[in-house]
Amino acid sequence: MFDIIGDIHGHADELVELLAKLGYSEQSGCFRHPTRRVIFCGDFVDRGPHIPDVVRIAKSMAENDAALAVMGNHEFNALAYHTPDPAVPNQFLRVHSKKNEHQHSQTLRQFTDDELETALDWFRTLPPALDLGNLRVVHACWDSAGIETINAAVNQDGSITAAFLKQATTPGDPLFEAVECVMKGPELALPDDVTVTDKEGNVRRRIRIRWYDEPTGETWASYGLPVNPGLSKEPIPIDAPAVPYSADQPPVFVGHYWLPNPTPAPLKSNIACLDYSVAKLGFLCAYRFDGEQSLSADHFVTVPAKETQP
Ligand SMILES: [Mn+2]
Repeated sequence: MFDIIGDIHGHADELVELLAKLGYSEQSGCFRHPTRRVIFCGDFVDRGPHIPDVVRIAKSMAENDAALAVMGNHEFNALAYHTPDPAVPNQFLRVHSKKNEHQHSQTLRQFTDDELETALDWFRTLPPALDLGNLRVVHACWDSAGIETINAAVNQDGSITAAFLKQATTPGDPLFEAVECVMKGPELALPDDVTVTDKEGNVRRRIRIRWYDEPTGETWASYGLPVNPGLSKEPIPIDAPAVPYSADQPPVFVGHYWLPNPTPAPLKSNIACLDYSVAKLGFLCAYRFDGEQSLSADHFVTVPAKETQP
């Protein structure tokens, strides 16, 4: 059975503490459990104080059959940030703007060039999603069509190439839309003069949404993930994005959403988010999965963030 772990973002001390709490111990440089394995939801890099340690721990577990992992948007962004744009000299597939450089700054600062190369080589091998029959894991949204589009575009060995990255960073390309939806989650554009400010202080004109619920009957205040109680109680447009996920489908685990709640709980009977904002003094969160179709709040295991910010 599996212990699924949410976004870590360089918080290696909390990761080691969480693994110990779950009964994993280090043996010849790799954390193992006698009977269980970890699944990482992605977002290993950026923000936190010990990014190389997080990548080393997760990668060694993945390479020694002690863990599985999916790609997060921060790994995807890192690959695009470090891949030259074949069409534009001296440009990269993710533009080196102030905002993008700031988001990636701790990763750039903490890795040596060689370590970064090794990390990127591992990120290239991470699948967009895992479907293990009785459970599914994806960084943001279980969009089966998008996952198929991505899987059809990767190399035969499952890894992604510079050509994949070029397409996946070209707005309008089906691969771009697929990556946006699967790794970043569908977003709903706010009415013209309305904005929200995210946890990084960025002003946004779009909100992340509860993609798994039908938009009918939802309001601007209710449909966000996390919810935005300050927004209007007017109904959202009927053509708002949604990827409905029915209660009879296997449980799906995601990260990505910076949930603020002090007490983690499933979002639905078969949907759980494991990102509780460790990078913003929240906590690192795991779910101990024993094969149940109906998820339980008792199965969440957490470690509070330490105050060490880089
Ligand atoms: Mn994240």
